[in-house]
Amino acid sequence: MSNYHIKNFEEYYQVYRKSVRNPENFWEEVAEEHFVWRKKWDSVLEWDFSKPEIKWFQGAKLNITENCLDRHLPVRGDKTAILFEPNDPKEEAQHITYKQLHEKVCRFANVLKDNGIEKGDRVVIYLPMIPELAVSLLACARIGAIHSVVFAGFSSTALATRINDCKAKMVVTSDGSYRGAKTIDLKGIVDEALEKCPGVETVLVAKRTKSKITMKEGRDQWLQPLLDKAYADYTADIMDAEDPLFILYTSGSTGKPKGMMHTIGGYMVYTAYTFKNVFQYREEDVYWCTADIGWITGHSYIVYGPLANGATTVMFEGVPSYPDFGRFWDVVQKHKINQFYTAPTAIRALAKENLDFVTEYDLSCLKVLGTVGEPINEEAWHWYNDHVGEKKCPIVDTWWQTETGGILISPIPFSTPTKPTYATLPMPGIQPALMDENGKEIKGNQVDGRLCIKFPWPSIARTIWGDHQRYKDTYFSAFKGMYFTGDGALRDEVGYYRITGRVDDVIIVSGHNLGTAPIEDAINEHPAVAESAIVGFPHDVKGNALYGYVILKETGQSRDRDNLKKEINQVITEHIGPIAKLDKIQFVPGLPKTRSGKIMRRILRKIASKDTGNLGDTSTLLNPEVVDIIMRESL
Ligand code: 6R9
Repeated sequence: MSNYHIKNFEEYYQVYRKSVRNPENFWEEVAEEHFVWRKKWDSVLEWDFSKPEIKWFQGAKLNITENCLDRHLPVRGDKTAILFEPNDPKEEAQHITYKQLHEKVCRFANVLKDNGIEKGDRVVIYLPMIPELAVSLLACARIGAIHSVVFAGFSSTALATRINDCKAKMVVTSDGSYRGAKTIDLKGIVDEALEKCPGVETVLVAKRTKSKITMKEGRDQWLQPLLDKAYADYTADIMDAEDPLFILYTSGSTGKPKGMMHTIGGYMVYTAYTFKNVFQYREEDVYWCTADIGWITGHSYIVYGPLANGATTVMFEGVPSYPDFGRFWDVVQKHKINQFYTAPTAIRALAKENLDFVTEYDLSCLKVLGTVGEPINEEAWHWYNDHVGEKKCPIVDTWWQTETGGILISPIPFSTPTKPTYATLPMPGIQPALMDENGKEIKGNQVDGRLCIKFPWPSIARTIWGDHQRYKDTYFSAFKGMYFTGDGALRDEVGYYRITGRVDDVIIVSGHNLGTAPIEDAINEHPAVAESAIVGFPHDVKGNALYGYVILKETGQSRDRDNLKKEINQVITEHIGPIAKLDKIQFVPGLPKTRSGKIMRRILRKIASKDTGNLGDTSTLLNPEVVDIIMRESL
């Protein structure tokens, strides 16, 4: 029996039991048998959740790109590593082999070095889903630079905040990007951001849309001529297992975004292991994850996990609705996709359209379907199962987080019997616990509580960049000796987990985590706004949409309300990006607050969801009268 590849349910249980009895032995075996190390570790794991400090494979030396590229060259050098499907279906797809990808990464690594990037320097990557994006990540990893990808839908303000937080010396971007029928001026956004980022010395610009842009003398350089001139080989720098690999920002419930820092060795082992098992990837398969590499899903399951397994991984530049709602299925048929991994929000959007968009295509190549990002509702699950998988493909509902690096709870296809809306069982090495509000573990089945993990796994984030105290406060303080996920979950009669959603102030809109605080901060910058509170409410496509309660200043009272709503959304777009726009805005005379001044969001959530039958305990409210007014005028 191989620990690395689980093939049936009995094997899952055996492997799982072994993995939790002795996690160090388990991960040591996986690490030893399936990866290339320049030097083995001195200790498998050292950890202390009270500090918190977590170190996997300490003392080991490696380069993750040797595992993702070099070691494949003798065995699958001519196999497609990245299959690039452009936004426009009339533009030809590109098959980039492992050999070609290796060369591209080496050239890019030389360009980084030639432009003064050294081990440990931060490089911010603000690119659309074009091959240069994957190449730039790997090039950073090859020289030991720390990449920080910022999703190319974020605004210039959001980009500037992230660049300054990690003190990046370089930004990699493109002239523009395509999104369906639209062309977006990415370079213009970067230029605006960089007015606030004095630390950035160099901007490398990939050519994609051939739009007219301005290049700043001494700072901006076209990427392609530099790559053409660069040497085609670069010997990977040898890194420590616990050296940082990347920083990826995720929304917190308060304040600025959290730069989650992941390190090389453990992240590699865990993402590769889970990719293999959760998707049951076989050598000839073509795998497609529709996420953007700007999110953790793209890092772990478009780039690192698949490439470490020598897989063919698809990079899709477009959107599910362009040129029509059949695009996903057109791509599945065209490239004979075997594993397809997407988000519930995309499934819901497509399920609303005519079924002909699906039935028109031959989807018999599909073997495994996956979802990630938010709870999948029963209806969407069945639509996916019936019409896409034609009831033959197991659906892996994978639960995990930016912080966890890889999938923690998921069925293993063809092994774990699936159950709609359930992420089912923990991956080997993962020890979930449900906790009550008093910090006690709730044992047994048919219970619900706050989801924690008791023991470290190799790809857990090691810190929040520049703010270890916040890392400790956010994840290790709510429940002693445990990692707290921020999610609620229930465990059914057989021990399957169902994630019920966030228990903090993070709202998941179309699979994107949005913290309420940064949105409120943005709105409050509008001169007519005194105060605001944002909550989520159920939305049949986005999962959740945003509802804003806004108190106007005296001076704003006489303003036209529709114009104000537009301006408020404009401010949000400028500060965060269009994904954080509010669906509904209600102007209110006050917000329900506790005596300690905390907004009682629970009540606002109920009103926004039109669930006002029982508002729960309102006895601690300072101003109960305002609740009636808000209810009466709710949208
Ligand atoms: C990978 C990713 C993390 C949050 C997480 C949870 C929600 C993710 C889910 C899910 C229910 C699933 N989430 N997968 N909820 N079922 N299968 O999405 O990372 O962007 O950091 O979001 O997403 O609430 O805590 P990230």
